[in-house]
Amino acid sequence: MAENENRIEHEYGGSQIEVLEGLEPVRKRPGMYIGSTGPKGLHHLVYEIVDNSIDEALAGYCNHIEVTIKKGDIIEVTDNGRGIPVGIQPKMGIPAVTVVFTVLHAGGKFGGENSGYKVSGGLHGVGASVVNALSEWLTVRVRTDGSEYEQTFHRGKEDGPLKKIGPAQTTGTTVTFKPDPEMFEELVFNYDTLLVRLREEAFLNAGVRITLTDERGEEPVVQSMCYEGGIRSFVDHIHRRRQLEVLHPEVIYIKGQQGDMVAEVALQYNNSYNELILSFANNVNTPDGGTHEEGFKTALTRVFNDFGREKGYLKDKDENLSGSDVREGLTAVISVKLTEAQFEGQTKAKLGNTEVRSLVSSIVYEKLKEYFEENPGVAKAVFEKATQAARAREAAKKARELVRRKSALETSRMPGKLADCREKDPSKTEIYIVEGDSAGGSAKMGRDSNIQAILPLWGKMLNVEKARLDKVYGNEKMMPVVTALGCGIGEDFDLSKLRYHKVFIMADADVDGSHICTLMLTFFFRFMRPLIEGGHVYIAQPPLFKLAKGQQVKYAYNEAEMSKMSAEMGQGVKVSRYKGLGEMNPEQLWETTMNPENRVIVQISIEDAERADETFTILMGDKVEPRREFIEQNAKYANLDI
Ligand code: TSJ
Repeated sequence: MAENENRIEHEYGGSQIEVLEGLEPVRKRPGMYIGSTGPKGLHHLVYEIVDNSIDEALAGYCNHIEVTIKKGDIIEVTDNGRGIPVGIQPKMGIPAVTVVFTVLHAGGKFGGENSGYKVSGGLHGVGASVVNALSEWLTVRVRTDGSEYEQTFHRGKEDGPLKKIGPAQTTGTTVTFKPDPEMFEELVFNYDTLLVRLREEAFLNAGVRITLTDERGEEPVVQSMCYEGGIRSFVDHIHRRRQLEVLHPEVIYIKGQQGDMVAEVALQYNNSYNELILSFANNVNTPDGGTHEEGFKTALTRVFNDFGREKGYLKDKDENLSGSDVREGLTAVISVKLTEAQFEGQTKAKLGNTEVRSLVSSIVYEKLKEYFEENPGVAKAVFEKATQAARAREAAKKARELVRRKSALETSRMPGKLADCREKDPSKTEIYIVEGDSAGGSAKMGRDSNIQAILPLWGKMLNVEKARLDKVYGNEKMMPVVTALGCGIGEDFDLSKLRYHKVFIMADADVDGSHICTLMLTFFFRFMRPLIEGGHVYIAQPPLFKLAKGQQVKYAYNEAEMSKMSAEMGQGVKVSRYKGLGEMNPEQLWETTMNPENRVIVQISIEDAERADETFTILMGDKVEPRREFIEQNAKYANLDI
C-alpha cells in the first residue's frame, strides 16, 4: 500500500498539521478486523499482540512471553526479545515502533477478498495497530540498546512522540492495553479461554515459555507453560486430559522441510473410536482442514494398505482399509509453517497452499512406513485396531439397514416424550433438548408451543467418546434425539430432513450442565457434523442470578453483570443465585431463557464442538441474540427492520 494513503493533511490557520487517520476503518468496522465485537473478538486482541512475540521467538530471539490480566481487565504482554525497533523508519520518517501501532497493515484476517494473511517471516506488527485502534488506551515500552522507550496512545492516536524514559539492563517489549468499552459488548476476559489458547501456542512453539497470570482476584493465579516436546506433548496432553488409554507408549513424530516450508506431525492411537486431528498453519488453527490435513490422511491410508499387504496383515481377498478405519482412535496434531499461507473459505479456516499437500503426504508416507518397519509391535497393535474398525463398519451397515427397514414399517414414529410444536415448516421451528424431567416439565409449560418443541432426555448417557455408530442405534437416550431431529446419523445423515432449524441444548448453568452440553456437542460432532457446520446448534443460557427490588426483577447471566446491575439498582436489592433450571417456574424459564425476544443464546461452531472437552467454557461462542435491554434501547430501529 502507498504509505501516504494514511496521511491526510489538515489546514489549521495556515500551519499544516499532519494527522494519521489510518485507523479509522478499524473503529468503523471492527468486525472486519477481529471477527466480532463479542467475547471472541475481545480475546482476539490478546492473541494479536502475543502473535508478535511468538514471531520474535520463531526468529530465535525470545524464549519467554508473559501475559497478565490486571485488575480492571487490562492486559499486559511482555517478552524478552530484541524489542521493537525504535529507529526512524525511512519511508514514514517516524520510529518503526510508532508505525507498528498507527499504520494499518495489509488485509485483516477476517477481511474481504484479498486477505491472504501472513504470520511468521517478515510481516511484522500485523494486528498491533488494530488492537491499538480498539483500545481505550495502550502503552508500549521497548527495552533495547541499554535504554527504555515508551509511547502511549488513546483510541489509536498517539498522546505524544516516543520517549526515552530511562536505562535498561535487558531487552524486550511490553504492551499494556485496555479494550475500549465503546467498541466491545463485554470487557471481561475469561482466564480459561486465554489459558487454552496460550497453552496451544506453547505446544506449537516448542521451548517457548508462556506464563499467564490473573491478578484480578485476591491472590494472583499463575500458570507457566513450556513444552520441550512441542506437538508431541500436545498429543500426550489430549490423551491424558481425556483419560484415554494409548495403544503404544510413544507419540510418533514426523518432521520435514522443503524450501522455507516446515511440516510437523505428531500422532498416537488410543483405544477409543474417536478421531481427532488438529491442524495449524503458522500457529493458526484450521478447523476446516485443508491441504495439510489432506496430505496427511492420504498418506496414512496408503501406508496402512501398502504396509498391510506387504506384511500380510491384509490378505489378497480382503478389501482395502478405508480412511475412517485407519483413523479410528487416532489423535494427531499437524503443524505447518510457511511464508505465504493462503487461508480459504468463508471463515478463513482452511489451508489452501497445494505445495503443502505433497510435502506432508510424502514425509508422512516415508517416515511412518519406516517407523512401522522399525517398530513391528506398534504396527501390529494399530493394524489390529484398523481391521476391527473395518469389521465394525460392516456391522454398523447391517444395523443401519435393520433400522431403516424397521422405520419404513413404523412410519418414523416420534419419541413419546417429545412435545412437538404446531408449526411444520422447519425453518420456523426450534427444539429444546433438556436434561431431566423436571426442567423438561417447566420447559413444556413455559414454551411457545407454536414453534418450540421440547425433548426431555432421560436415562444413562451413552459414552459418546467410546461408542461406535452401531451402539447409537440401540441407545435409549440418544435415539430419541436422532428420531426427533429426523435426519439420521453417520453416513445416512441428511440435513435436508432436519425437522427444526434451531436445535438448543438447555442445561443447568453449573459444572454438570456444562458436562451435559459437552457430551451432546461431542455426540453431534461425531455423528451429525453437518448439523453443527450448518450453524443449527445452539446452547441456551439460563441466567445465573435473579435481582429483585420491590416489583422490579432483573436477571444476570454472569458475575460481572450481576455486580453491575446490583449497583445500578441501588440499596435494598435482593440477589439470589439459581442453582438449576428446576428452580425456575415456567414463566421465568420462558422470560429468561426461551423467549426469542430476550433470551441469550450461543451458536456453536465446529471449532467449539471439536474442543468442547478442552475447557468447560464452551459458552465463548459469540452471543447471537440481542438481550431485552438492547431491543428496548433500539426499539425504533428493531421495528423498522421487520
Ligand atoms: F507488535 C506488537 F506491538 F504487538 C508487539 C511486538 C507486542 C509485543 C508484546 C512484542 C512485540 C515484539 C516485536 N517483540 N519482539 C519484537 N521484535 C521486533 O519487532 C524486531 C526486533 C528486531 C529486529 C531486527 O531486525 O533487528 C526486527 C524485529 C521485527
